[in-house]
Amino acid sequence: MLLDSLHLDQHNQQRLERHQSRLAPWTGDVANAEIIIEKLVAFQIAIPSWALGTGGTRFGRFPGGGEPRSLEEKIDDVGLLHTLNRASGAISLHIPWDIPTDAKAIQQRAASYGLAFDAVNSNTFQDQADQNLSYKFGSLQHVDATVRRQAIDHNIDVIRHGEALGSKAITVWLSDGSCFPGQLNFRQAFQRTLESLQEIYAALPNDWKMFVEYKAFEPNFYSMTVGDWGSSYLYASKLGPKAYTLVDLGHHLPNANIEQIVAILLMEEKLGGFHFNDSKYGDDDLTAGSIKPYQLFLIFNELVDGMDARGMNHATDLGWMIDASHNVKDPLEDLLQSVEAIQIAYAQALLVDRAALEEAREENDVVKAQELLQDAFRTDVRPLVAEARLRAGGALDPLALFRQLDVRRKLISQRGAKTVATGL
Ligand SMILES: [Mn+2]
Repeated sequence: MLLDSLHLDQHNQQRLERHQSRLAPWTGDVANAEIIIEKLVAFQIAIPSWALGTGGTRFGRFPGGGEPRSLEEKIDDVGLLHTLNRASGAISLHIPWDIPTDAKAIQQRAASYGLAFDAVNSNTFQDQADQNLSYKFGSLQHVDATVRRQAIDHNIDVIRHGEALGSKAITVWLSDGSCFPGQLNFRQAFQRTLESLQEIYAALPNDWKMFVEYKAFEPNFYSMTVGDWGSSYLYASKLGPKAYTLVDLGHHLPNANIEQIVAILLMEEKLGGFHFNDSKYGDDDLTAGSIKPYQLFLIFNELVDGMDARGMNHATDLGWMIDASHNVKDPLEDLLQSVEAIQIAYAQALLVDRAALEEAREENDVVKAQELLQDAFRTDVRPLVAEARLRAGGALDPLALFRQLDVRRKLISQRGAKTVATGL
């Protein structure tokens, strides 16, 4: 055990006095501080199994050592994160990178850390060594029905793996599209993709959801068959009530108003899940909140507002997941930073005075409306986030404890300096 309750207790004891003095103004003056803390305790963000190793670009990859070599070790890593922050209580598996050979044993291992299995993810964006037919020209959209069949069967197979682990959703992200004008008949590509998705949808268990994730460009650079929220919404609507749109922050064209997209999808009951990351140029897969924290806050502002309007449970009614890559950071440290950035944006959104905001809107008081949002955004809510972690049994400062215990060095000595986790 790299981290036990003794480490946590010592760490928290050392920091308790300072924490309490920072928290005091909140518990004294802010009416809904207690409610915010409770909501933060309940809010869990799933960690994808592919984010535990160093990511790479098409130019190269620089592994950092001590990366998980198996699904078991990936679960151990998410377990470690969850022990530290008590907010990473789920893992999202990617098939075929992480096929569980013994579902029961995997489930038990995850349960020992208090982890649930979030959405399972299929992969038809690359060819596997043992695969008969190639996805070079698409999968569910492919002109050849036998390729589509292979891709459909793979997705159904992913659902079965997820069922064995207790997952309740499948995320379908397709790289299908075209790289050059003229390559693809857009309407036929849409229809073939829809028909393929309908077969997968028909294989969903009753209590499952299907998330249709869109992406504006890459790896196809002229057209993407599920390229924006409009096309995803169209597929999800045609598929039926178990199908939803999934929003990945990095999958938009520059300057897209993601918070508005979120508001409309929520209103139409078609927002299913979220992939958090941040970017400056495109699908950069950077740490959540590291480039555009105000955008992250504005998105959470719409999420909270839209979910409350429909009486939804913030913690359980949407799928929350990080989808990022770590090219130059320790993946575990990066994930701790991402989770905290998400919690901060969520807590700030919970601070917004919604009645006053509505009043300002009714009076066309633009300045007041802006002030109300920025007042929440500029509030330091870190004491609330730390208090939520403390109450849930985590560390007051997870990143500091991770470094203090020299976790990465220990992982390297256990697993080796030249390990490379499966993934991107
Ligand atoms: Mn994604």
